[in-house]
Amino acid sequence: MTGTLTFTMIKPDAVEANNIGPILAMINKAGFKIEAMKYMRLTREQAGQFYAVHKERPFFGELTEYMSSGPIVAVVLRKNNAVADFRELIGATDPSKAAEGTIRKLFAKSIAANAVHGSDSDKNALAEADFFFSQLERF
Ligand code: IDP
Ligand code: MG
Repeated sequence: MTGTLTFTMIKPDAVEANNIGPILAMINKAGFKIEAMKYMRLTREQAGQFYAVHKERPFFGELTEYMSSGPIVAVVLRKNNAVADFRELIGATDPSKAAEGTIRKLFAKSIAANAVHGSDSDKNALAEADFFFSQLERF
């Protein structure tokens, strides 16, 4: 097993728009291996725990309401340089600023409903993977 990990969620807007398949296809084509995956819905409280780092931000309420509004797909990914390469594949947080061909440019609806999550560091990738998955669920 080579490379490093990152964690992603396909967010409720992208699930609702039937874009799970196209997004996973782009992720696989970019060279990421799926190490764990589940389809589930977060409670408001769980969304708040996951995004606890943003607790004081003005959009925290909107974010946790949105992230618990429908099912998501949680995925652990492996690749060389996974965190940085995945951030490049998804594009900027605000889809209007995301580069052409990125997942957020193609699929995001707004800065809040922006199709996918991507970890911002190796440390957070491991913590986020552990938040969603037990060792028995990882391959
Ligand atoms: P990231 O997902 O690109 O790492 P963060 O700054 O970590 O962006 O923000 C986490 C999530 O919070 C974003 O993906 C988006 O869903 C939401 N968010 C960020 N900024 C705003 C905002 O200004 N308004 C509403 N939601 C936002
Ligand atoms: Mg972030």
